[in-house]
Amino acid sequence: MPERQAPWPQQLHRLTFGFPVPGGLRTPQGWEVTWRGCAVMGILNVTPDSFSDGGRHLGAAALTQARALRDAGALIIDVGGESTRPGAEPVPAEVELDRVRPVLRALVGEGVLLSVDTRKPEVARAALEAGAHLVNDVSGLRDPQMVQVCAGAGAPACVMHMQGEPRTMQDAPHYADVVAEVHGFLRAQAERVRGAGVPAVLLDPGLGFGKTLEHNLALLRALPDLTAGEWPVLVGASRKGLVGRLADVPDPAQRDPGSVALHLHAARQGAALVRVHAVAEHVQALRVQAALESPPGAAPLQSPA
Ligand code: HH2
Repeated sequence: MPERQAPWPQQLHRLTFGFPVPGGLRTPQGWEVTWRGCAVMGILNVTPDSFSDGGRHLGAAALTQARALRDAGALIIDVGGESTRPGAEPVPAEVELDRVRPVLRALVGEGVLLSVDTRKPEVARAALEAGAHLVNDVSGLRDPQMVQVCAGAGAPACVMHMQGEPRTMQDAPHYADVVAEVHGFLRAQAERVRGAGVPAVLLDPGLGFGKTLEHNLALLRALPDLTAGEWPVLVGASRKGLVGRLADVPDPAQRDPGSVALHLHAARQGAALVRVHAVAEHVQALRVQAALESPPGAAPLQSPA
């Protein structure tokens, strides 16, 4: 077992909740990572145009930010080189890879899991070769080549639901039954992907990806149905439009308090991971919630080393 795994149990202990959640991943490097409760995936967008932090973490600033997210308690850092905000134009694979690969290479061995946030099999393959531990695909591994890449590398994958594609997905999203369609897609896709040899699968309802506010709220209310299944569930609402609409906060950079509230709800409903910009704030809130939910007499949570 690699030495660099050493810091994790302490981090995970800080995030352990009082009820079991099927959180667990086996990475291409052979690491077994399991946790109980809700862990935090920190967002690192190395893009010029992401909706809340575009242009802020380029070059050396990306590494500084990644280390800050790790030190604040992120279990995973999700490195993305293409914005998928509503209206975003696709980025060529070479451009995306030039953005993410140096960051992944620099961070390998620094005591944090690394995921690559990409829809492109060629980017995922190169990122895994550069040391990424898992693949986060907002298009839900619909591309058979993406399934092959993950299976071939032995890499876990996050299957997210998206209706349409980022450029047009918010034009007129429509569902007969949003919960049945999204959950049905996720479960069927997870079975398919696992059957093709991908070792572990996370499911993500894809808040804001081809969904109105009402669709997002329906999916949030239905989270217990999704988390009751065998797949760990990831929820990502950080600074998104739904938080802005619910709390009347137009500026995405000001939406962290509402994001924390929403993600605490997700954690209480059994989410195994939340994908967030403000890692320190979420870790603190999750620790307090975990402490409040601990049975009487339970050992107090350890402080970080
Ligand atoms: N949301 C975004 C990007 N990737 N991946 C998962 N699994 N779930 C999400 O909800 C999700 C995601 C969009 O947020 P962000 O990365 O902050 O912005 P941008 O796409 O503009 O870079």
